[in-house]
Amino acid sequence: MVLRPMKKLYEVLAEAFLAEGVDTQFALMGDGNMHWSTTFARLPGVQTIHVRHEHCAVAAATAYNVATGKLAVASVTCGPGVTQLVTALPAAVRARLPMVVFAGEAPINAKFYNQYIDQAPLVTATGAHYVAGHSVPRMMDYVREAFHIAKYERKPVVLGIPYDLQKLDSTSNQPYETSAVYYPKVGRIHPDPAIVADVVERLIAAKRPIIIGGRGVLYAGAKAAVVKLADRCGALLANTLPTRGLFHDHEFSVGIPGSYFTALGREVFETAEVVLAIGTSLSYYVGGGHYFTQACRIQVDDAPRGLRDGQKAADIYVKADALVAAEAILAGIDRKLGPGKPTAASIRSKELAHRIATEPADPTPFDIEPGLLDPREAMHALDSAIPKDWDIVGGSGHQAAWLAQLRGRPAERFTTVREFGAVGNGLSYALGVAAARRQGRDGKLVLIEGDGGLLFHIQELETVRRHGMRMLICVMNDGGYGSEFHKLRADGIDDSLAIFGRPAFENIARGFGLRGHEIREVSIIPKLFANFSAQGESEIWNIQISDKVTAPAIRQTIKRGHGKM
Ligand SMILES: Cc1ncc(C[n+]2csc(CCOP(=O)(O)OP(=O)(O)O)c2C)c(N)n1
Repeated sequence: MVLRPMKKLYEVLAEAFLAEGVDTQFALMGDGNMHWSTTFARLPGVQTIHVRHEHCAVAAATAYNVATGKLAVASVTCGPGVTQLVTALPAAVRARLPMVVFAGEAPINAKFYNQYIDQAPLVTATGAHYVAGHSVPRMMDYVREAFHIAKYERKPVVLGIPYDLQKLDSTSNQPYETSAVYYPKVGRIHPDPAIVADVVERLIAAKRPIIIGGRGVLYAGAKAAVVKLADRCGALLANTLPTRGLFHDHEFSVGIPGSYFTALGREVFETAEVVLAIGTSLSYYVGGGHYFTQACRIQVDDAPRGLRDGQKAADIYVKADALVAAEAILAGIDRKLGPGKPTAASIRSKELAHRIATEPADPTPFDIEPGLLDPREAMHALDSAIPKDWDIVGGSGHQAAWLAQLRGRPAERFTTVREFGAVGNGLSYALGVAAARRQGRDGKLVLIEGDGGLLFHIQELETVRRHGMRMLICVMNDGGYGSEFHKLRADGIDDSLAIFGRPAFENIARGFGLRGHEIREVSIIPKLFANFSAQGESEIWNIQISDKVTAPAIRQTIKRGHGKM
């Protein structure tokens, strides 16, 4: 009789991840994870993206989740592999994105190991959860627990397993029972009818109502219901930054409230009487707490918090699923008024629809130096050239204000995770979205990022090249850290230390084996875009923009004094 050799623990651990439905890992190998990661990579249907910095593995995994709705996995080695994660994890925590990070731990039976560090407190300090897998018989329980917490509590979980244990023989002869078996099926949360009745009264009486949609609308599949409700009560529509484009196809959609207000958006929000926010936690930057304080603010959320980012989020709270709540409020209006009978709303007009369709987001004039572009003009040219069904990935910094104003692009094709305010993630997010679209050589993917932000993790251009991903990287190059030099200037402080010059990104691209162009004229964008589309390589456009154009949010900050945005 031939005895089959026992499986190693890292093998059954890899199989458990597959059983959990994971199809993609973003990895950087080391002693602590390489056995697991290489084994997982060979399992059927698994896609592995080897990145060049652990931070980028986690950042890419967050974007993969946003782009697919599927739990993403990152894998890093112990010690220095884990310490690299402390900037990437908080973003996923605050955006409430589920993720499991398979991390090694230093060998538990070694007397000395130079990469040892107490990983749990590092990870929990970021707000992520840590599961330490230290018992061999309980190993599968740890995996299940990690996935359960990640999915149920919507947060990243780091699973740390000492790598000497990973290499032991597995003693389990039971099939792995997935976390899905334990996921409580609680159904959708229904609102309190008395509170719904109050909301109905206010919407019926409101002349100038606005409805803001957030990610909860996308998660609940409530877009159509929210639009129906807005149409019924004559409200304008708006959306948060993570759902940029949610109502792009509606003639009364006024874009993003708060920091990224258009001039017209600010005007209508300043005179709104009722603002109904559905499926958004109403963060400081969307903030009714300091932007539309004259309005009665109503929040529909499955977990309203009241005190949010140091301010009162709303005046009335409806604790409910976005779809159920939108339908209940709509039904309430119909019951109260009778079907078809209009509410008091008068904010919608032909003239307003025309203004929404035609007015620039920010009409403020600036003197532009010859040879440089107004970033608003450059963004408009990109928006015109890039087909509307392409994925857009947003970086951060001052330049992100312009990409917030793209038009006619659905939320499902826009990815950014900005909740921790860290710059330098755009390229990693683009890796995540490229993987989400299975790296198709026909990739229809554009990253728009600042020069400083791209340079944070420029090494990932090698990942792009090695994996044969195709993306167009548009660098809004203002020659420095725009967020900083605009604020320093406003305070009358020498800005020269925030100005680094204008790196030749087109040459940097070529150094990595990619294509590159410098752009100083918007008129060449359509032709360049056609050339890019006709071939399979990634390309960087070094778009030389003026450093004189200050974004509206920064102008507001300057007006109010720093510290608040
Ligand atoms: C990790 C991290 N380091 C530093 C900062 C501070 N910071 C905010 S914006 C910014 C400038 C980014 O430059 P760039 O990507 O060129 O965009 P710009 O502001 O010039 O448009 C910096 C350094 C930050 N937010 N996150």
